[in-house]
Amino acid sequence: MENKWWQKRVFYQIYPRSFSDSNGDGIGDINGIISKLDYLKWLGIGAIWLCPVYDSPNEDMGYDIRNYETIMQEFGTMDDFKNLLSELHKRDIKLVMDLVVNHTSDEHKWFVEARKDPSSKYRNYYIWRKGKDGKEPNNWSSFFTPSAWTYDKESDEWYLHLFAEKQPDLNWENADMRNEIYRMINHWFDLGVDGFRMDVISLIAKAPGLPNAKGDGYNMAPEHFAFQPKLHDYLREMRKECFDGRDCMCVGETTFVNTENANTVVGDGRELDLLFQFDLMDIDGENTKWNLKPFDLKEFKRIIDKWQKAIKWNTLFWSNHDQPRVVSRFGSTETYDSWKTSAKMLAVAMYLLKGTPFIYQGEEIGMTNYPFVDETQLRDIESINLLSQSSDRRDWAWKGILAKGRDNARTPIQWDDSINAGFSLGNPWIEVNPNYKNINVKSQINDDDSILNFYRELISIRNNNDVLINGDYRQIMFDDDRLFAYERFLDNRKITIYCNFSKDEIVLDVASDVEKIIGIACKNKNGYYALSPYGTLVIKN
Ligand code: ISL
Ligand code: CA
Repeated sequence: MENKWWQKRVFYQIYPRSFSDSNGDGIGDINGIISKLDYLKWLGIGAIWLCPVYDSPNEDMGYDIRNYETIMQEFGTMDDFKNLLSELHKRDIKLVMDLVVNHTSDEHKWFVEARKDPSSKYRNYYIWRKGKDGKEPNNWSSFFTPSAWTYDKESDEWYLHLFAEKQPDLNWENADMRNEIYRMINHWFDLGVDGFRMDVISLIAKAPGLPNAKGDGYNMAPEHFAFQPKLHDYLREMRKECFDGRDCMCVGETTFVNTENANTVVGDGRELDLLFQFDLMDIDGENTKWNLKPFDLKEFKRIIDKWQKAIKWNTLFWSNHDQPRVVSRFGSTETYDSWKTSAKMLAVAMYLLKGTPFIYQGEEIGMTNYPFVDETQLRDIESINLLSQSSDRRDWAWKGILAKGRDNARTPIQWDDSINAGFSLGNPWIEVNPNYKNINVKSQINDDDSILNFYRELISIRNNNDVLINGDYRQIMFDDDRLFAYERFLDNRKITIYCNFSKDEIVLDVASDVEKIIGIACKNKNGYYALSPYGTLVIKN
């Protein structure tokens, strides 16, 4: 089977602000990334997803772009960027950029013109409507604010924003706007980038007439802005104008995707190559992410099974810059042992599935959630807005933020045990996790038994094994509520993976003389393999 490059490589997601600061201003930057490329190569990484590095006022940490074609000053210059690209390619590492085209910043020159002059051609690059009876044009709520509309006094019209007020949605019905976006994408391709991760791409088309959502008050209206028929026209056009004929990859952040509509975007290869789905990320929330509910392994197993069967090629991830730290969330940080063992087990559970792994920075050393104690430590607009909108239930909101707040995954990478964990000599823009003296790259790199060295081994096993790349998937022991187990098979070769998600010891029905590829917290008990709490076993059979 002929694989595409993005099927054979392990991705690593970089959140530049928190990766490495080269000049002591407390903010991670491009030169900081360059200084760590040998580390990523050593780890076995084959491609990077780089979160936005474009000029931005940082209302939403770069997801509010002011200029698509310049680099954020705090991160460096265009020359630094070109240097990064060439240093990556020198090491045979691909670069996938973030593409945020559902919205811009309200400081983008298009929106500045649009707001200033309703007769300007840029007015129609955005979505403006007259109000209804002095109120919003419809009842949609946004991800970050109660209403998705903001009133503009000068023109007596409202503009739509599915995210923050400072993130006005682009009007994809406007062909001039679309062409400007395509030109911009091609410009980055011409510089040599290898692909894009497309932010909330499933939301770019809105239902004609912008109908009300069901229910009273403000409501999320995915039925009117996610996976609309026009989405496919836009994606096909974009593919034709920008992606066709290039050896590149586009992965969509397809918010509100499900197993029924997934193949409408990745099915025939004419829209997206890959997609991110969030069923797993919703597993510990009831209706909203902030209503915490316990992790249910059986539900996890159903979700994995459903997606492995639904589409040809999955993305495999546990976390990203919008999610808490995986070991805090789905593993155990109770003791040193359970932290270390469960972090390794989770890696095996996810990254030996069929698909392309995306490791989020810091995950490879088992970084944990941050023990926030007060709101001045928060930086994320989502958490800050939640608190200010929840004055009647502050404790509930705070509990939610501790468990799920996006800042948990945005604290600086812990490189060593020196000041600020070696991230910066200045004052970091967000606090460093106080556990950095115990959890850092330097202490793990020379420790054979560390999470870091395990990730390196796992990546290398995966990179070099055809069964793990192309083999079919089949889940086994489906009804077991402590074990997650699956097989990968190709021709007459088979690999079986067992992961103990529980605190119990589990004796497996596998003789201990079977050849093992990986065994963590796994011993021989009366001639059978036995998994200690959070243990994992991978065998060739
Ligand atoms: O973070 C989320 C839940 O807490 C998600 O709902 C998130 O808002 C959604 O997945 C879209 O995320 C992307 O677009 C946002 C940006 O804030 C996120 O960082 C980005 O990943 C708006 O551009
Ligand atoms: Ca810096």
